[in-house]
Amino acid sequence: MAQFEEVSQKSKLHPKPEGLTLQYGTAGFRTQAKHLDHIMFRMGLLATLRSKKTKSTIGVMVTASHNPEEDNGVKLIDPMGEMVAASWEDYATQLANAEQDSLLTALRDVIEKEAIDMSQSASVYIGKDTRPSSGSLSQAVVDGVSCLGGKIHDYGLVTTPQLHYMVCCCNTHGCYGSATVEGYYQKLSHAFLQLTQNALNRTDDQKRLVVDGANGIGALKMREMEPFIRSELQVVLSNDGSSGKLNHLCGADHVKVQQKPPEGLTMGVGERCCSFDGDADRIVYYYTDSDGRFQLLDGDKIATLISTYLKELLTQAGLDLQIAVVQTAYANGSSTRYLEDVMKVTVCCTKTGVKHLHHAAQQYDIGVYFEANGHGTVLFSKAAQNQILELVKDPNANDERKRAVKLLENTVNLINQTVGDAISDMLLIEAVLAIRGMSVQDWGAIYTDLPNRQLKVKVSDRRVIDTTDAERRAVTPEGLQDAIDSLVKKYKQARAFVRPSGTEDVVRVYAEADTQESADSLAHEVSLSVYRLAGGVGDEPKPLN
Ligand code: 16G
Ligand code: ZN
Repeated sequence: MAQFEEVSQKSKLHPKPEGLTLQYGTAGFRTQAKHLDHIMFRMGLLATLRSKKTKSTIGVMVTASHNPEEDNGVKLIDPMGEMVAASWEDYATQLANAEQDSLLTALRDVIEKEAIDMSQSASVYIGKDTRPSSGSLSQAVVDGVSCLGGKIHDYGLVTTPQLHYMVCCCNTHGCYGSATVEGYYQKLSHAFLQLTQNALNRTDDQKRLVVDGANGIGALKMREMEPFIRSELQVVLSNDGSSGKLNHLCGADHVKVQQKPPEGLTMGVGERCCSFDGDADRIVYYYTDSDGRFQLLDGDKIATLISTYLKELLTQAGLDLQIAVVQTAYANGSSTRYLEDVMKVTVCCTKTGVKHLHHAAQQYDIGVYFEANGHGTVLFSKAAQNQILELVKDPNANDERKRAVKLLENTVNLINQTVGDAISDMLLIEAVLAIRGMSVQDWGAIYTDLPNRQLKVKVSDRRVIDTTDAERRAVTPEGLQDAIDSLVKKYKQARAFVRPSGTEDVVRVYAEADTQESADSLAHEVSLSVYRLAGGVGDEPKPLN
């Protein structure tokens, strides 16, 4: 077939370095940009096959999110804007690792297994972040798609969630919104302005928000969106990419892991601040309290704020819909306790990685999912959305119910349900704080986080660690979980777990306890156990203090 001839020719322009093997990990391929050209070309091929198979538009996003500027990565987006189906992750890995002369065989294998009709048309949406390498890498994706005759829409610079949104808009034929960046701004800003009409007498100070754009695409897009929302939100943009380096000492991941403010940002006492990550699918908030202490409001605090707000609206609207919060093992113990014991909402714990949370959240009428690192969104089932829309139209509803359901309707429209979205989450948080008349301090005081610490340990092969119970217990190597259990017993309100990273060649360690000293010490002791029992390499982990 002529198409295969072209693949064969073009693939020579995107040669695979012999012997290099890469895995489609938690969020796609991710490594140093210089190793990715052949991967991008091949993902262009695979996205085209996926499009033929699903008879829908597929997305390909070139980004390495919060990772250093020198890295890059790629992930595929399925028709409804969700992460690509797990079975296709395996194809991605197979195609990526096929040596040059067996690429066509690997391709034919996918076509055969999936019974793909190659005469079917294909359409692929492409987006990229601001990394210097992203331009040529996304061109390699374009090459892959065109070899197999796929139609391309290259959105150029967009945030990851914007591309997820575009794919969903396209495949729902405009029901989700119009598949343009302008359409995205219009949909979100309209909902935001409708919501903030319910907040009375806000001062300019209350409308002010300091945003750390991580020197990435989120900053660019925030600038574009700003005129749409200016009357209700005054954004002070820092780390806007004009001078600093992407994700360097800034951005959501830095702030969350280091538990300190980003560089390049001036924070007044009590001032509301937030940080995006490098592709704007994560957000965390923070402020400095009157004692000069840094106070972080992470994904758990965001989930609590949003689920509390939604639960209240459901009660006011008289709608009987089940709401649940989906977390991972990283969720602070205080947040889980608060949600279960005080808020009385269902809490469910899944493995790390958006696809797991997303899937779990789909099981409820309303599923609020957030990773502690700030990635998350809210999913409304079809039935829930229909109930909301019907009540909006119900002429017999009283004023309280009408107001509440109107708020719910606009909240649904403000949320990017395809994936966690820093811009959409930010606007929702701002709207909720405004409507409830809450300051960032009020929000922070909902519950007090248990002090915690995250560390990483280098081992010769991180696959020796196998976990169960949503990564909260280690099954192998033998003796490791027993060691962790007896260490945890030494501290108050303590919890610890270890898991192999899905994005880096390390084992991650998490510990929490009643004081920071205890959390630090427990994390260190657990790191030592990992080092000793799971084949640590390099120097033994040193105590933190
Ligand atoms: C990826 C995931 C994120 C997860 C992180 C864990 C997506 C879009 N992103 O960034 O959800 O928290 O990996 O990384 O799924 P780790 O396995 O290295 O700890
Ligand atoms: Zn990201």
